[in-house]
Amino acid sequence: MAASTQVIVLDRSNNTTCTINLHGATVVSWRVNNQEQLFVSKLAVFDGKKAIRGGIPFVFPQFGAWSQFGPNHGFARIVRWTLERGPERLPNGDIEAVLSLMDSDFTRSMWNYPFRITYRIILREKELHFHIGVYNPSKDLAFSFNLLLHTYLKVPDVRRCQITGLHGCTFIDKTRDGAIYQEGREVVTVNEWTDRIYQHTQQEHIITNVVSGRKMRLQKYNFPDTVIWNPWMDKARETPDFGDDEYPNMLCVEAGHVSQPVLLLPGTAYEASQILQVIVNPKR
Ligand code: TA6
Repeated sequence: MAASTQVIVLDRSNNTTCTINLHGATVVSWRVNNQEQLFVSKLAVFDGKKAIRGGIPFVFPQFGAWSQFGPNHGFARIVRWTLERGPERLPNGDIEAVLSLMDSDFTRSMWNYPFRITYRIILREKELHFHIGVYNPSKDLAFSFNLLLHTYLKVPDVRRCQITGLHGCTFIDKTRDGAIYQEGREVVTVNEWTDRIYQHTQQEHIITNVVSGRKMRLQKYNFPDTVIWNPWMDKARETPDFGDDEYPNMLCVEAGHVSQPVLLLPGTAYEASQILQVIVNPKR
C-alpha cells in the first residue's frame, strides 16, 4: 500500500461498500444496496488535524473532556492509523481490513503509556462488524482508558426514531450538569438536545426509522455503556463543522466503556466488539 494512502474501501460489490479514512480510523461511509447508512456533516473537515464530524470515529483513551492539554475524546480519532492487512475477501465472502495504532511521541506527549490497538472491520451483506483489541505491552505498568465507537447514524428525521435497550438503566445527563437519572421509558426518543451516558445497557439496541424508514440493530460485547447524542439546533449552530440544518438527520448511538475506565494490567489485552445490522424485514 502506498504510504500516501489515506482512504481504503471495502467493496462487496452489489453496491455494498465501507470506506475508512486512516485519519482516526474513521469509517466515513457504509453503503448497503447503495444507500448510505452513516451521517457525515457537509462541513466535516478532512485536513488530518481534527476529528471527522460524522461516520464512526474511534474514541480512545479518553471519552469527553481530558486534562487541559488533552483533546476532547482522546487522540485516537485525530491520528493516522496503519493499514495492517486488507481489504481482502475472506473465504466466506466477507471483506476484511485490519488497522492498528501504537504509542508514538505524539501520544506519549499526552498519555505516557505504551499500547497497541488492533481494529478489525468486516463488511457483510447487510452488516458491519468491528473487533477491537487493546494490548498493554508493558512489563510493569498498568493503565486505564475509555473506549467508544462514536457512531453517527443517518436518519430522515431524528424525531421519528425510537431506541430500545435502555429501559431501567441509569444515565448521566450532560444536558443537566451530569445529574444521574433512571430511564423509565421502554423506548427512548429524541426531541431536544440530548447527551446521555446510559450505564450497563442491554447488549442489543434496535433503532427505528433510520435511513429509508428501516431499522438498525446494534449489538455490543464488552461495551457496557451506550451514549445517545443529538446536539439539536443551538449546539449544532455553535459547532463550526456541523451544518445549522443537519441535526434532524443524525442520531449518535455510541457503544462504549466510558462511565468507568478499563484497567489494563501489564501484558494483558482488552477486547470489545460491535455489530451494526440493517434490518430489512420490518418484522424482525
Ligand atoms: O458523544 C457525545 C459527546 O460527548 C457530546 O458531548 C459532544 O461533545 C459529542 O460527543 C461530540 O464531541 P466532539 O468533540 O466531536 O465535538
